[in-house]
Parts: sequence; C-alpha cells; structure tokens
Amino acid sequence: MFRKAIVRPPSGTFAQGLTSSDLGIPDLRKALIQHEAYCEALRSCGFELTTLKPDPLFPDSTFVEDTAVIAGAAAVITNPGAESRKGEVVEIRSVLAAHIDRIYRIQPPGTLDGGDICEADGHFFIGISNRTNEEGAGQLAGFLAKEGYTSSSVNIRGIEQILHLKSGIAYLGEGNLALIEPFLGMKAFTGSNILRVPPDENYAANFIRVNDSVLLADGYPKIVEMIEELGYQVKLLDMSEYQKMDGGLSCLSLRF
Ligand code: CIR
Repeated sequence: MFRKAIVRPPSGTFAQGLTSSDLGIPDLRKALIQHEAYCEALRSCGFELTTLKPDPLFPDSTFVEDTAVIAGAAAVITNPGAESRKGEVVEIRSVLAAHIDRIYRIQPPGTLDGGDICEADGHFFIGISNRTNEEGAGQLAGFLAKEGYTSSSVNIRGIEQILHLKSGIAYLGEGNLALIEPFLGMKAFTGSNILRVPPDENYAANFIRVNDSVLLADGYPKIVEMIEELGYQVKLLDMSEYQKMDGGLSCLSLRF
C-alpha cells in the first residue's frame, strides 16, 4: 500500500522543458488545473501529499518521479540523464530524507531516470534508454539487491516512440502487466499476464495503480475497458498539457 506522495506543480518556465512532441506549447493555466486534479485523485486514493514549491530554475521539475526510485524502506536518488535536470535531485534528497531511512545515490558516470524503472511485486525492470545508461542501471541493481529486491534490465534504445521504459509498460498488480506492442514477446516479461495496449492508445500505457484504484489518462477507452474487465476501478485524468512535454501520468508523483 502506498500512503505518501511527493508532487511539484509546474512553474512559469514549464514550456521551456525538454520535449520531442509536436503537440504544441503547453498552457500553464491548464497544466496547473490538471495538476490539482491529479493531486485530488491521489488524495481520494488515501495519499498524504507533500507539495513542493514550483521551481522555475528547472522547467521539467514537475516530473518528480525521475529524481528517485523508492524500494520499500530505501530510496535511490538518481542522476538524471538530461543535463538540464541534474540539479532537481538536491531538494528531493532532503525531502525524502525526512521520510525514508536509507538513501543511496546513483553516481556519475552512471545516469538514471526514475521513469525507466518499473516495479512489479518486488522485482524491478530497469530500462536502458537515452537517459539511463548501463552504469546507472548496474548501480541501481546493486542497491536493490542489498535491499532484498531482484531486477532485470530491458534495452529500450531501439524503440523510437518512447522516452522511458514506463512510457510503454505499467504493472497493474496481481501479475497483470500492460505492454505496448514493441515489448510483446520480450523474454524479460515472460511469466506475467500480459495486457496488450492498443497501438493507438500507447500514451495511456503510462498509468498507475494506487491502492485500490488505477489512474489513467483520459481519452483512451479501449484500455479502460480492458482494465475494468479485470475488476479494477479506473479514475481518468486529463493529461494533455503534460503530454505536450513528453510527460506521462506516473512521472508527476513519487509514491511510497
Ligand atoms: C523530460 O524530457 O525529461 C521531460 N520533459 C519529461 C519527463 C517525463 N518523465 C517520465 O515520464 N517519467
């Protein structure tokens, strides 16, 4: 069960963040409304939120998930792969230290973004991407092993349409793992009950299971039906302004 989450609303420099999408410039006013709805959804799922102040020095700092990996009673502070995001970890480290006893840190030349890490019942899939390198993945695997967790890495560098591993996979719980098409058939995922994300709904693959509910981006009815058929309760959130900045639903919070 998750109980706490860290979030950070976008700042006035949000539109200057990194993006590869051609969906247009995000509207900050709308983004803030969407962020508040996201926070409200987390609260309604039983979360106590720590809300950090928007930080204009770091345009992508609303995507807090990339700055740390939580593994039970421990946290691993990342070294984000993008130069402009490296300083985001400083404040996150001190905030997490107030809640979590053991804190590890990915050291250069290792790089790692939290969006590349997907946990499934104590096993961590680690994406090797343009943000997370082999060295960073190896350091994380070592920390996880110390904490009693297993991990395996998945190379996603050849998969063009995604930024992070979790842009294309999500763990629902109870052995159910959602995958976009390029991941189907990969050995790393054998043994799970696979939900195939319809290719025209790829963006919705980045959903989160939070306690008894599943938070999912609005506008993707086929995946909603698949998840509801498995007996989960789905809450929909408008993510349009974050999608413009390559951001998924999971990356707006650090949950523990
Ligand atoms: C970036 O490129 O770093 C941000 N504009 C988006 C990060 C999204 N993070 C995530 O999906 N975990």
